[in-house]
Amino acid sequence: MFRFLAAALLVLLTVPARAEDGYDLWLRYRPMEAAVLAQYRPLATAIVSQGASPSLDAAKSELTRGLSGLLDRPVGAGTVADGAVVIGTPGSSPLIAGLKLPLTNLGKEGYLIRSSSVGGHAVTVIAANSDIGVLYGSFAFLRLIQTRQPVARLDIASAPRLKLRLLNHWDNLDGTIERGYAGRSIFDWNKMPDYMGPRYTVMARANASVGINGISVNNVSADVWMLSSMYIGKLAALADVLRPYGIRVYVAAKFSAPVELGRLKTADPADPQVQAWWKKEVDSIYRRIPDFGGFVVKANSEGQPGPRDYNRTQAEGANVIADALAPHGGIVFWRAFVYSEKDPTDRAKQAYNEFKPLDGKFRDNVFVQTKNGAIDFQPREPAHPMFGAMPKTNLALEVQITKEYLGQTTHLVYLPVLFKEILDWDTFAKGQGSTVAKVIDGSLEGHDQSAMVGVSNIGDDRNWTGAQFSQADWYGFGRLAWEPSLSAEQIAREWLGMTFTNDPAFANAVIPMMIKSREAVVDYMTPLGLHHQFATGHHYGPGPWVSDLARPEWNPVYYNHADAQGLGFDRTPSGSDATSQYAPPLARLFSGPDIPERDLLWFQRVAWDHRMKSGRTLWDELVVHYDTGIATVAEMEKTWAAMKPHVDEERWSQTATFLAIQKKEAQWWRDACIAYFESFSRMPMPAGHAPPPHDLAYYKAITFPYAPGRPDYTSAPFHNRPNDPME
Ligand code: GCW
Repeated sequence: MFRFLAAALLVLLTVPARAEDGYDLWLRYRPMEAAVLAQYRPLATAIVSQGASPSLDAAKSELTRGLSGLLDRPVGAGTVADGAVVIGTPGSSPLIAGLKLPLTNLGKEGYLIRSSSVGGHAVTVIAANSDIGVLYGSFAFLRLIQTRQPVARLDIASAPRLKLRLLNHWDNLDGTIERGYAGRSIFDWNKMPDYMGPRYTVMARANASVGINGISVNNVSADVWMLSSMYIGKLAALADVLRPYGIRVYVAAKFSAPVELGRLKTADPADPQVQAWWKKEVDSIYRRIPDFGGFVVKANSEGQPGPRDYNRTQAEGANVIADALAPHGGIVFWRAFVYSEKDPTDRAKQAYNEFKPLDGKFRDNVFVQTKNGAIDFQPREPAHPMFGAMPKTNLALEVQITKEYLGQTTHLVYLPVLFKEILDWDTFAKGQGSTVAKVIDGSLEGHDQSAMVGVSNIGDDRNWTGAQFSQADWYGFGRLAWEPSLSAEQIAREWLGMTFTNDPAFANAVIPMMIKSREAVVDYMTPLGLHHQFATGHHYGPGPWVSDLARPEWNPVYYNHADAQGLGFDRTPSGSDATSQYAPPLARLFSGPDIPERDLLWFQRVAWDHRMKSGRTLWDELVVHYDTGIATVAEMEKTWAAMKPHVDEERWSQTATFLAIQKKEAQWWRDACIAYFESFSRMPMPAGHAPPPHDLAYYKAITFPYAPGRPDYTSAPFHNRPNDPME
């Protein structure tokens, strides 16, 4: 009986305390396989740290949590002995100082991890110039163990290639999220500053583990309340929670704040009262948040106010805010996502036309924050022509981690492949090799500042991102912002190992599945350079026929130009001439016959019977791509089905079900688009490819009145607040 009870107890103790549901992200720290435990245990026996600070404490507690979990026995604070992990900076730790480590090139945030000897004991040293560097190094050390890398003879030095690595949350103050597909906002402003729930800290740990060092907390289509004294007070409490993890807070600022909040008659940046207002507002924020990061501003875009309302340039608008921030070291991220309903120019050209002449006119503490492509986070876009064309301006790359145009919650599309496509894109700005990565890391034009921004996919869903695999996009964004040269495969391997299992059979099957998911979505939604074929408002599902929206450039027909002759947007010199915004070698390529077919319909208008490289007509090729997309998703589904033995029930079955939804919706995309395009091409389906099962009217009639993430949030009027005394 006793033996039975003991055995039962043992079983209970070894079963994880809670089922896997994704809440722990890639920081699960589950016990390693028995076979390797014996190798690792002697290499991490205790944590030795001298000095104390909130960031060092965070590093210590992460190591304690991580090592104790992974090694399946308590690993706590100790003294130097064989296997100790010695952490710190030369400034606060005499032990580290005594080692005379080469830390100078690591900057403020870099770290060094080295197997070393202290007092005759074999130890691992995690050292940096700052406590936050120590925290980053601790996460990196844990990652090595989490991914079963050898840790006995380490000599690793790492420093971020980009200085600012930011998430932009598009969260509204009422808890909804524009383009959010993972529940409601994690920011519970109503209970702040008194109640600061545990998820802020978990989010901070996750961000720090991949090096994200700033977040802007509210929608860029901004609510002026965010700048009110009341909300800055709440933000200060959030900043206190995030600070130990090296994360600064930023705010999306509404350009009309001097009028709405400050009750001035104008927000004209040339007006001295407006300048004084921004200064007073900013000074007041810094009194409460001394390390406040700065502002993100969406101006004169999609109805947002901006300097153009006063006949001022984007630079004049950015600079008035930058001048207020400069004495405090704050930054303005001024978004380049502008297009105007009054401008008939090809939308793809408008941002470049507006910003290029302003190169050199922005203050040093301004970034022009530019989306990866010139339209809007499409499944595939050529890189934005502004990269490489603004040598005297700090350019930040903005990518979307939330999947507005990539199937939203349920489509598995591994975004680091897309991010890499852009980072590795050659702008030819200074000859071959002038990649976007070199533009944004400052090296191409010799800028000190550098930044990459991701539109967050985090919500209050239990698993944070709505789908298990969307966590990889958050993870991968951070890893690439730290080191853009990492490969999408390596990032997938790390993330899978930390999130699921390091079993090679699993990685060998799932990495290729993740990598090809990126092309799959392009194939079944917008192959061969098609873009913006999405249903109205929520962008969920296909709507290539939509032509009734107020502004031409909101309509999918504006982008596909389908008619009886052919398909595609002529952006060559005989059309909108957007190709001329690229460096000459690219301009020639994109307007000529050798254009890569993946970008064909983005830049050129092509007859339905045009011969493609495959020998097929455009029409046949289009159909083949749609069907290839579906076939790839079917393969992904099969791969995942075979992974059942490797994955816990909840995460496996959610992913399996989502893949089934993805397959169904890929088919829907294909059928709806083919039904529409066929009404122009009038060509037969190529042999072996079935026609859509329904007529076009059927697909047009499908509606989703309550699809999530729509941008129709309206902020509460500010005028019912009598006074907003700034501190
Ligand atoms: O991608 C588009 C979205 C809008 C968004 C806008 C932007 C916040 O459809 O919802 O608004 O871009 O980036 O400003």
